[in-house]
Amino acid sequence: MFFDKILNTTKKQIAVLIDPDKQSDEETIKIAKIAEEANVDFFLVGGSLMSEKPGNTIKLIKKNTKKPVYIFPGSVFQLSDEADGIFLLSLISGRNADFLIGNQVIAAPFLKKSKLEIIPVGYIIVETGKMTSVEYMSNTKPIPYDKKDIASATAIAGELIGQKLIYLEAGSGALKTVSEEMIMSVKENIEIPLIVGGGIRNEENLRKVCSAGADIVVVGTAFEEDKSLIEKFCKIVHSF
Ligand code: 1GP
Repeated sequence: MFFDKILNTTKKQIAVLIDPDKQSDEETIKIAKIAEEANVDFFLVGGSLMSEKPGNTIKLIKKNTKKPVYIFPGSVFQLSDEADGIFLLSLISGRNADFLIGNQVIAAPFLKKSKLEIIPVGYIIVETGKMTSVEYMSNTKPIPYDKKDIASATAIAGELIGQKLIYLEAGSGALKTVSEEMIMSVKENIEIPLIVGGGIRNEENLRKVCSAGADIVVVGTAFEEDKSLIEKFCKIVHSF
């Protein structure tokens, strides 16, 4: 179970994000096999658009690895009980009620009946130089790149409200990652685990994000573009 693992280790973790819309079945299988071999910690499945339900992608990953698979939903249409669990995101950097609570209410009866492990996540979008899909699709304003105090206050509020994880998100394919200063400040101010994702493209980015205090890093785009990075990135994260 997710929380058993994350709460009982001081080791950092790395997750591979697979967007079913961006990967063919063959690519998904390849990434799953390489990530299994590299000892990735878990998979996230989700994206901003949806040309098919995520069930097929989840099944393909689970066929090729023993690692847990969690849904990282772009919308309520991405629910599936094929996964081990779901990141139940509340977009706390935004002021769009649909993404704070509306979609969670729509999903709640399904989630209650399902056997999915529910992982409540305070989701914080940070501006990093270009408009990302998550910003556009959620119709919310991200926190400005240099406003670490606002990011920290948002994370503290998320923890006090009862979120179990905080996710600092630059957005998939972001030009740069969330700043080290912001990661350090958020990490200092919360007790719950911190996830950082978006724009982690190379070893230098990855080391900086880990050193600054991320407990879990999420990588999608870089692995879509270069699968040889999977093994390198897993080694780096597990060496911290
Ligand atoms: C996006 O944080 C994830 O939600 C991963 O981003 O695709 O830029 O790695 P990348």
